Amino acid sequence: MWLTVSRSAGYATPVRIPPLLRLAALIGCLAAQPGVAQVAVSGRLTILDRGDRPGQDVGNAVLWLESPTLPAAMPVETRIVTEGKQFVPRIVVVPAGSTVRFPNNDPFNHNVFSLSEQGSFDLGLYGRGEEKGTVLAHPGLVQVYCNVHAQMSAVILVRGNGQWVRPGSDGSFRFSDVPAGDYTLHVWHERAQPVSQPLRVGAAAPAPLALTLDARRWRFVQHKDKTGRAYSDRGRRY
Ligand SMILES: [Cu+2]
Repeated sequence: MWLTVSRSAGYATPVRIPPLLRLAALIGCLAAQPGVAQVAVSGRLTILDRGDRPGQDVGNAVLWLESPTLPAAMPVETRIVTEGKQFVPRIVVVPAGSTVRFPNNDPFNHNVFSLSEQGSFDLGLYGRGEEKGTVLAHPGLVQVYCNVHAQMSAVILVRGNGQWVRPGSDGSFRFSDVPAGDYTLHVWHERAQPVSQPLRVGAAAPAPLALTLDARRWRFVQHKDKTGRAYSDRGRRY
C-alpha cells in the first residue's frame, strides 16, 4: 500500500526564473544547511468520513513541514483554467510570492475573485481566450470563487518556508529530503479540521507516520458572491 509520491505531482510549474536567480537560490539552500543529513519522512493519511468510512478523495489533502530553518521556495507562475464552469485544478499549492493566472476556456464570461484575508482579489468579468492573474504574497489559504457561477470553487495554499507533498490516492505520502531538525507537520483537507503536530527528525528516517483527519462533521455550505449576497437571491439563474 505504500507508494512514493513525487512532491511536484499536480503542482505549479516554475517558469521564467532567470538562471542567475536559480543559481543564487541553490547556493542559498546549500549554505543554509551545511553538512546536514537528509532523510525521508513517509506515512499514510486517512480521511474519516461520516459513518467512520475512509474518504475516497484523500489525494486532495496537502501535508507540509514547517520550520524557520528551511529555505523559502522560489515563487512560480502557474495557471488554474476555468473550464466547464469548474476550476481546473481545484487545489493548488504555491510558494509565497507566486503568480496564479486564470485563463478562461469557456465560451462565456467568468469573474474570478477571492475574499480571503491572505490574498483577496477581483479579476472582473472576462471572456473566452482571455487570461488574468494575481500575485499571492502571503502564506495562507486562499479560497477562490466565481461571481457568476455559484458552483465554482478552488483553494490555493500559499506556503512560506518548508516542504509540502500531496498523498497518493491511497493516502500514502513521502517527504524525500528532510534535514534533521524540529518541525511542525501540518495536514490539511478541505472537508476536515486541519491538524498540526510537532515532528522531530533525527539522522535516521523515522518510522512511517499514521495520520487521520476527521471529516465526519463536514457539511456543504454554499459560499456567498463577492458582495456577500447569496447567489440564489440575485433574481436570475446561472
Ligand atoms: Cu464562472
